[in-house]
Amino acid sequence: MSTLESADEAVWKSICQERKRQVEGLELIASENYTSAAVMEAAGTVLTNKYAEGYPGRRYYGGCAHVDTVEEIARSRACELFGAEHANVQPHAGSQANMAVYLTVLKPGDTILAMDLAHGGHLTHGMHLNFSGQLYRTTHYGVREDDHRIDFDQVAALAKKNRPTIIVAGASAYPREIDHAKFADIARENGAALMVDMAHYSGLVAAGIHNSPVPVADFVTSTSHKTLRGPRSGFVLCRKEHARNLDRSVFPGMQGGPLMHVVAAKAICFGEALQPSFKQYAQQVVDNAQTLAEALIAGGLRLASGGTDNHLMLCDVTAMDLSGKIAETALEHAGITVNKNMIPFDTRKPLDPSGVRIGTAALTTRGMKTDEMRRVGAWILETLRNTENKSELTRIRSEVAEFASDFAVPGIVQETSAGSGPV
Ligand code: DSN
Repeated sequence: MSTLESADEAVWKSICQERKRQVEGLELIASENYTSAAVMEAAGTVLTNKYAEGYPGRRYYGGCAHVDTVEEIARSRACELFGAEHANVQPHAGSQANMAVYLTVLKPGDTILAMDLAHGGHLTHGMHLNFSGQLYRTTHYGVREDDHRIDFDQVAALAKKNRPTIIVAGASAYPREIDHAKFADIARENGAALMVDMAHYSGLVAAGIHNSPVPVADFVTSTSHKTLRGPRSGFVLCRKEHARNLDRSVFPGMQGGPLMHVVAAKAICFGEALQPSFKQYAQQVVDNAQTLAEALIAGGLRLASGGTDNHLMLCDVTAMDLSGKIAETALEHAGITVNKNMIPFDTRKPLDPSGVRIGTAALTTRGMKTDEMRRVGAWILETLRNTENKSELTRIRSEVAEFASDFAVPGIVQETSAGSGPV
């Protein structure tokens, strides 16, 4: 019996059920991934016991020698991985990373120019209910109606008209490579700072598959748990000239004590992404996404922009007379996890939009390749053709579970007859 099981059976049971769901199902949420066992182990270590407000060598608590070493390793690996001059690895998540940059660059009431949430942006890119939309004035660009690519004419026109203090590039639901240099040109021409939120595709940037924003942006923010495959957390990269102000914005500006167990897990994640095998992984993520996209298009789905350059695709399921909510629910019954998502120029509402967003980072971590993506695509299409047919969904679910059992999930201890802990 594990310690957790004997200490708190209710929580332990739910964790075990979640482990089973992760192992038996097909995880296609574009922002999720599976960490390595080492990342998972670091996140569950004694470092969670330690307060370390401040930065290495300048802490407000004693006993920080070892966590200082860990944070230095994380910072220097992040800089090496992305070719950055400075890294702050303390933000608890991507939202906090973005908030830290806004605190560094903006005063309340200043203007942000960012991508519209409905076109693929993020809550922290100035959505009216988010702090970013409440504290700052926001103006939004989007994608073109004909090809669903970022409308750079609109970006340039809005920058000229609204004179934003900061332009935000990067997206949560944009299936194409983003031209960071074009954003940098527009920012420079209009005297704005440029922040690139590369949370979704930072693993592809680390692998050299997606162009890097680091040489052209003033600030680059990211999470560490999507294509980068680390713990659930965030970080910011910037040039040396901004380092002091950025660090102050994170602490004491916005956070207190860093989560040092998660900083350690980030250090391990950056170390893993520096290995040559990570490049192969990231290339496979993109190959898998393109193969899955082709399979879905061949089966009758419309994809925003007609395909993908990265790890994700946005599928318009109204082409099959469904809504995103119906599609998400049916796929979940079939053991396939996706999220409903607005598509560009959606006429439906966010809680029941026209699309689903699908990503291949997690399945690729399990070792699946393009042949497997064709099978996954066939199951998705079968499910979408049978959303009302419970017995068909149950049949697909059992086929999916059997198929998934051939692909181990790194970081998850498989159940043995003797039992195992809940990780
Ligand atoms: N919530 C994340 C996503 O799913 O894309 C973005 O932070």
